[in-house]
Amino acid sequence: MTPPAPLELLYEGKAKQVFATDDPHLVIVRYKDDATAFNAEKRGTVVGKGEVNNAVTALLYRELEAFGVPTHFRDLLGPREQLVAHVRIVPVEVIVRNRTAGTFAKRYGVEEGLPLDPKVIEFCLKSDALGDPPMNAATAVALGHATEEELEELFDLAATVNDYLTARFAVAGLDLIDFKLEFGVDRDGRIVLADEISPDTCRLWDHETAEKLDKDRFRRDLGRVEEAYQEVRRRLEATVGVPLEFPEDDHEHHDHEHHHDHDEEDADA
Ligand code: AIR
Ligand code: ASP
Repeated sequence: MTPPAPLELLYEGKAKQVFATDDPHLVIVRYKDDATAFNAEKRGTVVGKGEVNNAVTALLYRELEAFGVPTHFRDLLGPREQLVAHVRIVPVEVIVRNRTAGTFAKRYGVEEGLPLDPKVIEFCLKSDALGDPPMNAATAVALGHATEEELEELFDLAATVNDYLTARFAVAGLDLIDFKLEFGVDRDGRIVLADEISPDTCRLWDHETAEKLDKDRFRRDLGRVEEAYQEVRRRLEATVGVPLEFPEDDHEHHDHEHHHDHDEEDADA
């Protein structure tokens, strides 16, 4: 038996590697333990983070697909690896904020944890070199980063994902404060959710104590970083299948139907 040839590394980011497969429409994402914050000014390692983020992302992506959100996710392959469609990543990051925190609280000079009504959805340019600057829709269109229609779809999908995740984290005893999403365009030109959803990309506070159980523990040197990531995974896995409660006025989002009964492509998370 010949050992399998090493996979070709297509791309390496701060927290993940992307490898080619035999199928040009599929790639493998491998989650690392490396952690960076503040535009990579702060670097470190969070032991076990790659495994937690891979598992949490796979769990949530499967559930989001079932909820009607099209995603790049195909299969969980190993403790750190998942198979995803090969997509072109839209260079527009979408941030959803349910409560004030992070750069939003700093930018507007408000304390953290204030409820936002309406919920705030922001676009940022995906650019490490520029530190992901906030960008309004006109700027994104004028600079050619996305079309008007694409932005509308990102906005609607982000709202739907927020409805689901807010309810899903609630049954795990976690308040979803804010999070970041990325999207890709598949080979049929469809917009699908891509990248990860994990304690690296969501702010999650314990519902009872408001303890931070996310990357802010690393960013702000709060200690017990590994434990926080493991706790989020444990709570999500312990609540699989628990019925979710959605607020009445959110119903419009649940009618979204995103068909994708074709086969597809991959992403460069
Ligand atoms: N985020 C933004 N860029 C990278 C990430 N992970 C996430 C943060 C936070 C939300 O987007 O993890 O959940 C808002 O981040 P900030 O720094 O703008 O307050
Ligand atoms: N600026 C983001 C953060 O603080 C992303 C990063 O730099 O890794 O998490």
